[in-house]
Amino acid sequence: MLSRRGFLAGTLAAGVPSRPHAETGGAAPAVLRIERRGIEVNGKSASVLGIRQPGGAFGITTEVGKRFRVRVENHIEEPSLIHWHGLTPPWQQDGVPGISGPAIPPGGSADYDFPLRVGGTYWMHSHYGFQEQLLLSAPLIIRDADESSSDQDIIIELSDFSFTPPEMIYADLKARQASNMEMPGMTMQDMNMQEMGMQDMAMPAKSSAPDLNDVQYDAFLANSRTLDDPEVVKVETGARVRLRIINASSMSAYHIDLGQLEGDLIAVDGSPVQPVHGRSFPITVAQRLDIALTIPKTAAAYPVVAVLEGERRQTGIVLQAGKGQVTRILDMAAAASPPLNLDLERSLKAVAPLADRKADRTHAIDLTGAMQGYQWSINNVAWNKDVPPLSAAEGERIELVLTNQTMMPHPMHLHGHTFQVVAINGDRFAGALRDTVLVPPKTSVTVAFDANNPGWWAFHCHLLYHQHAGMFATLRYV
Ligand SMILES: [Cu+2]
Repeated sequence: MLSRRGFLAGTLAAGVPSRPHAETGGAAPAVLRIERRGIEVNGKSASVLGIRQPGGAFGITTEVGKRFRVRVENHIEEPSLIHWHGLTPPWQQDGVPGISGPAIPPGGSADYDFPLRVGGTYWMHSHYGFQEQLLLSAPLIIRDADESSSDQDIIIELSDFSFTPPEMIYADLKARQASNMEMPGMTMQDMNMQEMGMQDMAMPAKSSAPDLNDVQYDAFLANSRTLDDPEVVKVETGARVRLRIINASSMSAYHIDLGQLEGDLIAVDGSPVQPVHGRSFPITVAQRLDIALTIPKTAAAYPVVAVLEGERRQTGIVLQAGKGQVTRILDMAAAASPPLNLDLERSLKAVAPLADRKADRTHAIDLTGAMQGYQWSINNVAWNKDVPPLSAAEGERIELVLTNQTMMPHPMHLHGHTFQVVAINGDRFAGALRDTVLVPPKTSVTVAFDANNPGWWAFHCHLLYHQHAGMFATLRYV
């Protein structure tokens, strides 16, 4: 049974390839074109994908209270479909091929139309194949009236880039793991224990280091540029600015380093949090950070960089205040940044938390991996269309207890809902509202949400190659 809300919206729009049909009235839709584009990476040209308006703007900036009335046109040579990451549309407009609806064929288009009730920093990306690795992503900013305290919005979209085609990256990952029979940082003994379901036994000290960055990228980009030739954003001295940082990387997490600046983290994943002051903030794949800061009175160039977790490699942009002189920034930080942890997560408090309520339904979800052959799964099941969805009923408060049984971190994303982080390793607290949460190795994170958007929804690891390998499930209630 489809809900009336979902069904009506679905028949109107719904990621269905559009044919000539009567307009439904109101403003003409904004057009977004999926297209090929060229960029320069470390002095070499690269052909990537992008999603732009006919005027050239990447993605969309709009306002709370408006409708998301968009036509996506596919101008590339293969099918595609765009997911509105963090938004809560009717499920048929969520942009996951095979679940929300069919992909848009080459030359085709699809229409979307739903209300935007909440502001924030969101993003859009292809959910088709490996297109996200080819930079088929863009900002999706919904401005809110109460954001007028800043003079200037500055978007920083982070990406990881490889000259190697993603299909080959994936094949290499599969082959490498199969031939080594071992993940770096994991002993054969651990693997046997995993296979035997004995993960909770004492681990040899050797295996305590997390396994990070299993794809070796050629470059890390901020707004499609490297630090060789970074974007330079002019700002006024003394201005209040709002950084909207989007981690659109396929596999890479970072620590944002504000350098000489300090700022207040005011929102995560689009949802306001009680401000946290600092100069370094972690961001895993698919998350967003909104940071408010005041540019000093001194004319100078202020780099804002993202340092890859566990390494020195970095990317970023430069804020040029007044006539400040811009100098070359190295693409290596002075020191390696540590692996991401949940210290910040533990301290975050949503400005508008969920109502306090006991869960009506709790799903225990193990994030699992058989290390041989780069197999990733949920509850030891690699996704296929016959896997039953997680159950839910409209109106319930649901909790997901996400337990990472592996040695890699997994950024877990639920479509169509905003959840609250309510426990880490069983310690309850009322944390941030999010749509993507980091679950570090051998750690459990509990999230709660209200089942208020019926449909069939994806739930998956946002590391592209983990998702592709099967760390993917669905939630369904209609
Ligand atoms: Cu993962």
